[in-house]
Amino acid sequence: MTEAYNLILSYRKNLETKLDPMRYEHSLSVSFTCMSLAMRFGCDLEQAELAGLLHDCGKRYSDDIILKKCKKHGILVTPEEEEAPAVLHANYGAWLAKHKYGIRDPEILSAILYHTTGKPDMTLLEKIVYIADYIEPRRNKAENLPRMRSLAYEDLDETMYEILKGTIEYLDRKSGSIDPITLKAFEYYQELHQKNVLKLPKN
Ligand code: DGI
Ligand code: FE
Ligand code: FE
Repeated sequence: MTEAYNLILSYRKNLETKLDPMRYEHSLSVSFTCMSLAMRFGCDLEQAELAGLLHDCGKRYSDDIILKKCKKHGILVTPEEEEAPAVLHANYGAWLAKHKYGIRDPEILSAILYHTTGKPDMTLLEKIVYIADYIEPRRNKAENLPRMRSLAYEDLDETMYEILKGTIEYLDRKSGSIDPITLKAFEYYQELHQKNVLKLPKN
């Protein structure tokens, strides 16, 4: 067995004790979906597996406790994030990944940090984790899932655009406040989408 695989097994054992069973199952499912997308798009498989497995490691507490933990550990929390605390498990998760799980790879840490909001101009690994989180096979809520699952294997940027659009519409409907970085991410991928539409042949 390789060292990397042993590490994965030890993280799995730990997460199983820290997360509720459905969240643990989701983490495994995101990890495998990340590897599948990594095979499709030529991303490093070990990075994809680790980032996917740990992406929700911060979701071991409720939002209000996560906010307190962020303050205690000096993790930067913007006023907008306090308004939209559902996004904070990503900040706390990136901190835990670095300080408790010993992850030093900045690309993995960044993929965990931006897995909920996205951001403009994401790396391949960041997009893979963001999208895998949405399309993983155990998810069943969003009605556009079948289309997103197929689109993801064709065009990651277009999938980012569609998922961000859906998330913003959903948050608008339930009057949840939208983090500014989610909006910036959407504007960025909307612009790419519009450029692509212009390039399509007219018939
Ligand atoms: O942790 P997961 O459930 O696997 O998924 P996630 O990390 O994408 O978190 C999903 C939640 O985060 C979902 O309820 C929508 C919410 N979310 C994403 N972007 C924003 C947001 N919530 C607010 N209030 N503002 C955002 O910008
Ligand atoms: Fe999450
Ligand atoms: Fe998740």
